[in-house]
Amino acid sequence: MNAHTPSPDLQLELRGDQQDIAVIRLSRPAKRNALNDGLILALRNMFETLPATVRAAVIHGEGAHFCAGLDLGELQERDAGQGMMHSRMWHAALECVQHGPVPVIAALHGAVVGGGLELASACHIRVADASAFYALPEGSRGIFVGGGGSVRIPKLIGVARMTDMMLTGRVYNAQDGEHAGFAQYLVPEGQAFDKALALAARVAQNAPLTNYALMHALPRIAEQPADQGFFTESLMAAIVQNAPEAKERVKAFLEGRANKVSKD
Ligand code: 1HE
Repeated sequence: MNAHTPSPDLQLELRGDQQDIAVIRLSRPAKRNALNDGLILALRNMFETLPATVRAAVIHGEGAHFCAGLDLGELQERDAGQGMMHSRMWHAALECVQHGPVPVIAALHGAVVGGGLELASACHIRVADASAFYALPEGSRGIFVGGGGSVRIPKLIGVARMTDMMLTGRVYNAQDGEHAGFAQYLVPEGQAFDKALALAARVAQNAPLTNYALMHALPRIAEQPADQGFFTESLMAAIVQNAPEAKERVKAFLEGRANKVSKD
């Protein structure tokens, strides 16, 4: 198996007049969309080969749950080196999600657990419906996160909450999860996908270079010491505002042809 192996458990559909929204579906509902090696490699391949028309992506899960995490059926005995390589395979795939070509919006419902939460945390926006719940069962399965969770999840909810989840098996429901920081949007049950799609359509209208800066520069700047961050920001600001599209958008506003900011 290699990074170019397609998986029947991962579907891609292009939407929008310009085919600018990629809808990516985890399609293994009988196993609650548990992520086996084939799915992880297919995910990586999909983000590496998205059509050039795509400007934003939505990822969601078929059936009653977003994702049950690592496919525990594949968790064989590995020696330390093999275990590390397996974790690195997940890192490579989720790196393609986080630092790929377009912003990714996760539509969450049901179980968002273990590696499923690691996948969700690699996305840029998380929309949860009222059925969503979040857990890190690794703690009780005698294992540890291996899909980048210890780096990305504390950025959403803090180290203390993640430590508690893994030590005690705590499960957050959708509402508490939103307050904790797992999701930026909480919608009624059954509406996460439509909301994610609407957000994706909005994101796809942005200048691509602005979206690129948000995905690639912002997280790095946020990790830099302030002095370096300010400097990097100035470089990114100069590059983005110099694009012809930025000049046209600002001109459109000044000539009354663009939307005002509105709270409605
Ligand atoms: C699975 C998996 C899985 C379900 N690997 N097969 N993740 C977990 O520890 C979560 C384990 N799963 C669950 O707690 C529950 O399945 C759910 C809460 C997600 C869903 O419950 P439910 O009642 O809807 O489904 P079910 O009856 O438990 O499962 C249906 C089938 O899916 C069943 O198989 P069947 O052949 O008996 O029908 C389950 O065995 C199977 N299934 N989840 C394999 N995870 C990079 S490191 C990341 C480390 C981790 O992610 S550890 C956390 C793993």
